[in-house]
Amino acid sequence: MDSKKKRPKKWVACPIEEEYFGDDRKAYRQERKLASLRDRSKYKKTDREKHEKHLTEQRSAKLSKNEWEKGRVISIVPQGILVSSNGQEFLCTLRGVLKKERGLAKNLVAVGDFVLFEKSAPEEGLIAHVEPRKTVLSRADNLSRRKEQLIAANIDQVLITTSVLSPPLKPSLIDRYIIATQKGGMTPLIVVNKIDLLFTPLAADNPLLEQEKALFEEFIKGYRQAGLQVIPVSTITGEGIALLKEQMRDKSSVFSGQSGVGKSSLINALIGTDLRTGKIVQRTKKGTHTTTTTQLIPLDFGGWCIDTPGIKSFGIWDVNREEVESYFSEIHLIGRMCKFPDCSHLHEEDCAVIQAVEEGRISPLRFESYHDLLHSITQKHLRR
Ligand SMILES: Nc1nc2c(ncn2[C@@H]2O[C@H](COP(=O)(O)OP(=O)(O)OP(=O)(O)O)[C@@H](O)[C@H]2O)c(=O)[nH]1
Ligand SMILES: [Mg+2]
Ligand SMILES: [Zn+2]
Repeated sequence: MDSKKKRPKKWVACPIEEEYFGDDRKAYRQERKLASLRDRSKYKKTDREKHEKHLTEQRSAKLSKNEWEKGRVISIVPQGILVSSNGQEFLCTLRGVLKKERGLAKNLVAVGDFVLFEKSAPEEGLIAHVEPRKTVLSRADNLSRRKEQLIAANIDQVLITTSVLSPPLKPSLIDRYIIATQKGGMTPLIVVNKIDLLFTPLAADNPLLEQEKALFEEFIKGYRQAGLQVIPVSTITGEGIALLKEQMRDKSSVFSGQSGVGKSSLINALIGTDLRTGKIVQRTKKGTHTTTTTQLIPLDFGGWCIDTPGIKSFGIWDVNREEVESYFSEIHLIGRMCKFPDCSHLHEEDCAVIQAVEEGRISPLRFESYHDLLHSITQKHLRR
């Protein structure tokens, strides 16, 4: 320790070398530094841009020679990635270089992606490029919360599909979907299926019927009041199907929601397909995970839709505490009038949000779900 203290400052860098090699060494080091700087220039923005431009030129040259095909990912199956191009389907794999770009995404390609691929056999291909996505629906991966799981890409709207009674309405899950939808740049549209169950004489002796009816009514009122579009439907009675069709015409939509809510049944009702549908386990009122692969389906009345497998939980990808409020627009707006600027709208005095809930200007369902979400995000941070 002592010897260190006594050492003259000018030797701190590299005393022995300077002493032995003097000016020659200095010149050599300067030369080396310059060389390394020159080398580093490849990381400069301008050079990177040049490199990217070169790649784009290469790509368009290949394209003009028809070496690469343009297509859209319609499904991801165990054997590979199904790409549709000019009415033909190709079973593709990813080129090695693409795999290096993985980063935090669990899957590199999603249904709905536009890709460039090389034909490697009459019905096979090698994906070389994924076009930048206009929108993306993703969630936090179940196993590793640090990874993003892509559900679908280049979609205009998410049809957040739910049902009444079987399985019952779950507002807080719906709000998670709404946030993921808006974060991904798409419009949310809430589809409440199976409303026939609320009015059928068969359900009359269901002890939960009155409770679910009240929840359904509060849900419709509260979510519409928050500026969200809600369409009640039934594939049994056909109610709401025509309206849903109008909303889907000439757009790309993805049906997303729990297993058993009737996503595949709705697509069948809309376009007369024969997608496999499943049973509901009566004891748990849950679906049986019938659809196992996500697929893009053309709509005969114009547009596309995507059927997805029902998922058990929907973790929101990359949303922090501060951001949550901004997704609950009515809470955010009224919250500006709270006494404290950092009001959590839980227990503070003169909270404009709590007052608005009491006066019926903010739905208690949205308010509850806002707090559930904040709580789960805080818990997640604590567990990390
Ligand atoms: N009562 C009633 N039952 C319906 C309605 N729509 C669908 N079902 C039933 O709900 C069950 C589940 O339907 P699916 O279409 O398989 O549900 P899903 O959302 O695709 O489920 P996963 O593929 O597992 O995610 C089936 O038994 C359907 O017959 C409806 O409007 N009313
Ligand atoms: Mg299904
Ligand atoms: Zn407040």
